[in-house]
Amino acid sequence: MKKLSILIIIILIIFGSFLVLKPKAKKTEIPAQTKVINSSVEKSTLKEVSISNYSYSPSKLTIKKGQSVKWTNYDSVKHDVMPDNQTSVFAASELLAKNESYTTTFDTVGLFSYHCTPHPDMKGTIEVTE
Ligand SMILES: [Cu+2]
Repeated sequence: MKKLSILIIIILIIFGSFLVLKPKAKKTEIPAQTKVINSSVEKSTLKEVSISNYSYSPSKLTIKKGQSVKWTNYDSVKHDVMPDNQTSVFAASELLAKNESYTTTFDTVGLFSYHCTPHPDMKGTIEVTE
């Protein structure tokens, strides 16, 4: 009877050590996909106004000081960008033919209204903020 219990103990030890020594399943580490997707949103300093159907769009545009505005005429008819009060910060454009554009930079804070010389009902405003 004693032999049997010793045998059982030995079996348990062997079995136990087998369990202990059993190699742990290696964790397959999946590399964290930390690929940073770069935002394609550029902090553009160029704001666009389209001219079509005899109107400026957007008709009111708010920009930061130092930003530029680009008007592009998509009408077959010629339009221009004529400041209501011409200043050194907002010069008039030439008459723009279809797909022509005019870009100017605003370095002064203020409200600048403009119109189209051939079509005075066409009006727009650029608000320049700090
Ligand atoms: Cu016009």
